[in-house]
Amino acid sequence: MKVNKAEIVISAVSEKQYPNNRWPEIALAGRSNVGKSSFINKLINRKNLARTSSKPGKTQTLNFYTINDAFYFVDVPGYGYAKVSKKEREKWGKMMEEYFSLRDTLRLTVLIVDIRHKPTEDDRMMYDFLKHFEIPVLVIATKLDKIPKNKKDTHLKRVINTLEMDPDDAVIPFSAETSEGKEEVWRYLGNYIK
Ligand SMILES: Nc1nc2c(ncn2[C@@H]2O[C@H](COP(=O)(O)OP(=O)(O)OP(=O)(O)O)[C@@H](O)[C@H]2O)c(=O)[nH]1
Ligand SMILES: [Mg+2]
Repeated sequence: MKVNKAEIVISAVSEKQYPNNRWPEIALAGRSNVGKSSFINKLINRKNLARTSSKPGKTQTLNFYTINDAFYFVDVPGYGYAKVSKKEREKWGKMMEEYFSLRDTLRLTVLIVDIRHKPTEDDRMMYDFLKHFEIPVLVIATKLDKIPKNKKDTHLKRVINTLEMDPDDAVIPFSAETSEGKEEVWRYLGNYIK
């Protein structure tokens, strides 16, 4: 897809603030610092529209980006960052539950995991949470540039097995560094934003 226009429209903390023009929506989910914001930037060819950081916990709100005046990407705060207080974690949980349970324009969630590591217990919970709400999931195994080419298949298998993925769900290896996987991702997303 050729992206001509990409803008942030709102950083929301509650449902009242979500855009209400009913464009289809694709959300990102994943561990803090896994590369969610980098994934969005790479897909839309912008260096830093979605703010990234080497420090975890950069994205704290639901950030809605309009793409080509046709659909939204929603950058979601990450989970699994140890230095987060119990109170903040509860706030995060409420925000997620509200978003994923109510948002009827949400067509697909892209769950991002790190291809180098076995998915964490939090990753498994996130995957199960999305299945529970019957939200279509695409798994992205990112940071592909960080592993040797001959390890790719083994690492992908570990992702599929650890998440106990539904055989109907896809996993796409990806790198925001080298753009590998980008075309395949756009082809996949195309089915959900019509
Ligand atoms: N080598 C490599 N580094 C990556 C890749 N994707 C992201 N990174 C790096 O990982 C770090 C975190 O990336 P972000 O995109 O900010 O991660 P995030 O998931 O949005 O993090 P939070 O907003 O904190 O939840 C940054 O230093 C990125 O440059 C990738 O595909 N390859
Ligand atoms: Mg982020």
